[in-house]
Amino acid sequence: MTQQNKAAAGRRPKAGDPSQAKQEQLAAFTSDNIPQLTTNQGLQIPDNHNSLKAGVRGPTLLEDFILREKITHFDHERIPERVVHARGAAAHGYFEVYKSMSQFTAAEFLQDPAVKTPVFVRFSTVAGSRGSADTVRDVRGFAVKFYTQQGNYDLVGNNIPVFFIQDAMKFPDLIHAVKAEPHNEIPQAASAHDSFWDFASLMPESTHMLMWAMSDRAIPRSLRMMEGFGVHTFRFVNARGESHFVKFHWKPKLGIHGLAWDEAQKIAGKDPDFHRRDLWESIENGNFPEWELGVQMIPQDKEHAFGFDLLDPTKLVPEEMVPVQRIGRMVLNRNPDNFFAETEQVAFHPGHVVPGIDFSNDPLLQGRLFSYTDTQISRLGGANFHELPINKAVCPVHNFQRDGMHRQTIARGQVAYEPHSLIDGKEFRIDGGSAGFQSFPEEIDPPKVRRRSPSFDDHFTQARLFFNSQSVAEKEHIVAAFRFELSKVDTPGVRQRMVDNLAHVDEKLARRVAEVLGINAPDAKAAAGRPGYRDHRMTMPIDESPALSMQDTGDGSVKTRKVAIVVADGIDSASLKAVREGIEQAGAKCMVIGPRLGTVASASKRQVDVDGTFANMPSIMFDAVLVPAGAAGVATLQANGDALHFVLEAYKHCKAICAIGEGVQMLSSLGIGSDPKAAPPGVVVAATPVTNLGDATAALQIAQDFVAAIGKHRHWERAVDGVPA
Ligand code: HDD
Repeated sequence: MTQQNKAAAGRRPKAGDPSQAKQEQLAAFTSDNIPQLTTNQGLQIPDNHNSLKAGVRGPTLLEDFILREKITHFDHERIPERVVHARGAAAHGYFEVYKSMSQFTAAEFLQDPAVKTPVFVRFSTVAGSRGSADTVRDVRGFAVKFYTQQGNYDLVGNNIPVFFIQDAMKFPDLIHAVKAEPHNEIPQAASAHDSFWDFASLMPESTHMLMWAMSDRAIPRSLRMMEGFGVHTFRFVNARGESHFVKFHWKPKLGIHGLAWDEAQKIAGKDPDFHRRDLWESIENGNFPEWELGVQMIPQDKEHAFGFDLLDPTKLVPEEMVPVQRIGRMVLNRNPDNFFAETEQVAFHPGHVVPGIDFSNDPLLQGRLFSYTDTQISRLGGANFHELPINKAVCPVHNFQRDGMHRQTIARGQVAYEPHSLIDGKEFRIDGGSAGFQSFPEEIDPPKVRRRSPSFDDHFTQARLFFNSQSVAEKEHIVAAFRFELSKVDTPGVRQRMVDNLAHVDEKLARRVAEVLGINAPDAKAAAGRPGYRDHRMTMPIDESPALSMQDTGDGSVKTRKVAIVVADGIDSASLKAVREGIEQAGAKCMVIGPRLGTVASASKRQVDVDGTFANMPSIMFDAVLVPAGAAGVATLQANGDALHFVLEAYKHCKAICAIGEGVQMLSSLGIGSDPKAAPPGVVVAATPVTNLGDATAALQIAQDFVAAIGKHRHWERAVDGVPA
């Protein structure tokens, strides 16, 4: 590991030790050295509360340069938000490769397992504005900046491996359609409106990505629990100049998990910062999010072996056809110090590559290579955004680009051109030959055309593959999502067009979606007659790809999962103790939720601290609920509508629920089956209070059963249609 890498990867070991930064700040303010308040010129400010006036009751004087400087700076605090991906959250960390990838790529950061390459990762939603909610149904951006010794490498991907459109020419149209409608700026951060579905239904190439966007992938439980994808086919090029096509994957250690749609919508109101808070808190608490970097590599001569085109970004390479090799891991272990300076000012670009990583001719990628620098120039105010600390390369940067807005570098000397011979009388040379970035010398000698390749013409086979690969519950969620979204579309013709298209994915899916939309049954033939429709069916050797399902991913760990313990005066605190310990030992976090903050008195007159109320920490903030024993406490809970709603809503959202002793009655009164032998999936019932079991092993068993139920994330197979929460 180079000194520079070490220094960068190990900068300020703050994360996991939240107190350290605070202590540093405190130390600065309690020492004799309290920083003085100054103007931007360093002039000490004597009074930060009063402007300069003509007499205490007189008008403020224009002369007050201190006031003017402060207000002027404030007036210019905002920069334009990103045109897409405006809302984001980010973190620092590092990447390390497991073993040298030199056989495939010359990229230096993929050679030595001893090297920790610093990274900065920004997650985002696409459609919403900067202040929009985190849990909206949307694609999530997953952009990683690797600070390598060969320059910055940006892997600017999403949490969905395919894209809506095949050519960058359509990107502005796609974004204009999905963002709030231009005449009234409604709706915020939602695709459920006419213009999006109008566009999507007229662009059948979007069908595959729509299937993903309607799945629970688009409402992640946590940014830490989603996959990332480079989407396009890229190239690895080794030192001998040999190329492999490559698809990039990020595989989350915690598995891939989604929210319930009803839950996601409610969280958007109750805690719009749900995802960024979750990321921030897990890093502050030392639970560092982790992903493995996976690659699918395809030799150059196998380019045409798949039945679909590797250059088509609406297609993925099924893992069953080309396995994902896990080649390294990324750990996020430090929160940003300053949201604006880092998360907001970070500038990603798919064209920031290093030797050994190159592009394919995917026409979507090719367009992106123009867009990103261009957008940073207007968003970050000029051509020097690469000098901002978060964007600065960690290796030396040297060229003759000069000046421009906000230039930081002070270039010295007479020479700002090349070739030159004025420095030491020597000619400046660019180290040519095989050094530096070499584009893969792909042979191209075609005519200029403005046309789509016929090899991009299959729009439904992989959409069908995705749908076929989902579990029963996942399919149901997709049906429900299409129903919800299209029911928000006012124009019946758009709804009809969309379900007609869906009939080419799956007849039954289309029919079930159409059923609730007040339109005719889906008409596959009508879809086939419309402009934009193509059905040049390619043969896929597989009908299902289990790797496309989120079911049973992750290691079943409950680390960082949140469990609510519902309490009221009179609950049996002793019955809780062993179960709570078991849950916490497994790594989940318990919070006591009651009717008020402060404490409640247990049946044995113990004071039990309450962390949150039914109102300020509703069940949607938790992964699981524990109802303790205690006749009086449970009676009070049963008389409290908020408490009843809390438990029922968690049940409706298919979360793990455990009830002990009298707590079981609460489940029964809510209509939740509470027979220990025939409890619904994910419901753990201990009819006898644990303290009365007289056996620590029994308490442990309950805790273990509950932990196992939480570890499954959600019990989607639970029948909850009739639950009124
Ligand atoms: Fe893009 C931002 C990902 C297609 C133009 N894009 C942006 C970000 C991500 C992606 C993650 C946010 C980066 C950050 O956190 O700052 N974009 C994608 C993926 C695409 C894609 C995975 C398809 C596979 N994008 C795409 C196209 C174009 C753009 C086809 C234009 C031709 N994207 C932009 C942009 C943004 C951007 C306008 C807005 C803010 C920014 O770049 O820095 O240039």
